[in-house]
Amino acid sequence: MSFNVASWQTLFIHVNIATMSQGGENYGEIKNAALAIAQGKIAWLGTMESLPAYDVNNVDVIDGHDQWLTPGLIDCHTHLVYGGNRANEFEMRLQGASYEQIANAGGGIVSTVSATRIASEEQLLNSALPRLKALHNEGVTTVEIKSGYGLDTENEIKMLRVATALAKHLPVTVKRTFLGAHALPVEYKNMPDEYVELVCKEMLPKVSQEKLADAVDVFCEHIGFSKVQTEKVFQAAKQANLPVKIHAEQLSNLGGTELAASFHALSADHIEYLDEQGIKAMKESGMTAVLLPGAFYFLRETQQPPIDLLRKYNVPMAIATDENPGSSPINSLQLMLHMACTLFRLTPSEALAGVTCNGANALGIADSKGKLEVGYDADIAMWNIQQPAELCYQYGVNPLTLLVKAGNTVLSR
Ligand code: DI6
Ligand code: FE
Repeated sequence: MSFNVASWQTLFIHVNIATMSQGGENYGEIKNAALAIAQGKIAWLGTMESLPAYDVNNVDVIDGHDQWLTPGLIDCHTHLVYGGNRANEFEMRLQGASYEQIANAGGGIVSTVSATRIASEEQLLNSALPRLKALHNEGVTTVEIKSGYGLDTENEIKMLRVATALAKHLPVTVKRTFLGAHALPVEYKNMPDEYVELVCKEMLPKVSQEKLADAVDVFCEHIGFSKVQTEKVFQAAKQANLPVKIHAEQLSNLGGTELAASFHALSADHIEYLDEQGIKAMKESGMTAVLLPGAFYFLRETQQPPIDLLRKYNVPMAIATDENPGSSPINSLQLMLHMACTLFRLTPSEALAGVTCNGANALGIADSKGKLEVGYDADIAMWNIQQPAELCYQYGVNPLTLLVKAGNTVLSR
């Protein structure tokens, strides 16, 4: 596509731009800049000095008064469609109940599955919308949403339909991930292999046939699914031509990441317990590491993800909320930017890359989203800040002033 000046529809002038090109090194800064949009794409960007002459009568000009532009934010790992919540469980735990006691009293992930199964599509949509809206209000223009609280064919499909429908209610791109292998449903107690069979032979083919998922994920953990079971799901995904991702090395090291690398997975997520061998495998297969500081914080984990080794091997690091009722009931990607720095010691530039270009990598959409470059989708956030580090430094005063999605202003505050 070529974008001559005559095609420009919107032009930002007097802005600073964090383009996030080159993996976000120094934010890909362009100071005292301008950016033009045509047909929903970025048509031009550069310094004010190099701005070509344009027809003021045909272009909608926005004077940014030295505010900053970044790519619209990407939350590349959420479970934000679910029934009920687990506040009662939170309260029980703070009164001293153990995880096992809660599970025996019908709590934990199983209780979210029950609440999700009895909810209608409309109810699930209505409970998910405010969560998505909260992210959107913070500058999120792309979100990934996983299934995994239905755990039978009908309810997994219901969740994915709701995830699909959410994109019709808010100007947000939704990438859907099938996570049928999230937990073992009660009716398959002591029969994990039979359940995996159901996932591979019935659920996944149906989800793929109805085009309800963009990727397939597995929770590979001793309280989730084994490496052998995970491999079966990945093989079924491969047959359905769907890319895979993995929840791995969150509570222990089962080698799930290496397995995922052998399937050219998009990402390995959590990875607190990942070792050097697993990181090498990620590098070789071009995977992204998705770090989830909200779950680390909420579960009061102490094992740090191997940030220095990820840096050493140049594995891209993404940051996401993991929004879910059990381990991260936290609806704020801005808070994750802050926590990526305070809890995981990422630099602000790395953290911002985590919710832009590297978030796009984790979703396989890095050629159209996550950077401000000519030809990229015009998903753009404008911030009332003096320097990009403020996005990570201060939390609680939302500096977002304008949000553009596919070239259209969708939020202005
Ligand atoms: N890892 C987690 O931390 C969550 N899921 C997963 O695969 C927990 C989900 C829940 O407790 O509802
Ligand atoms: Fe998760």
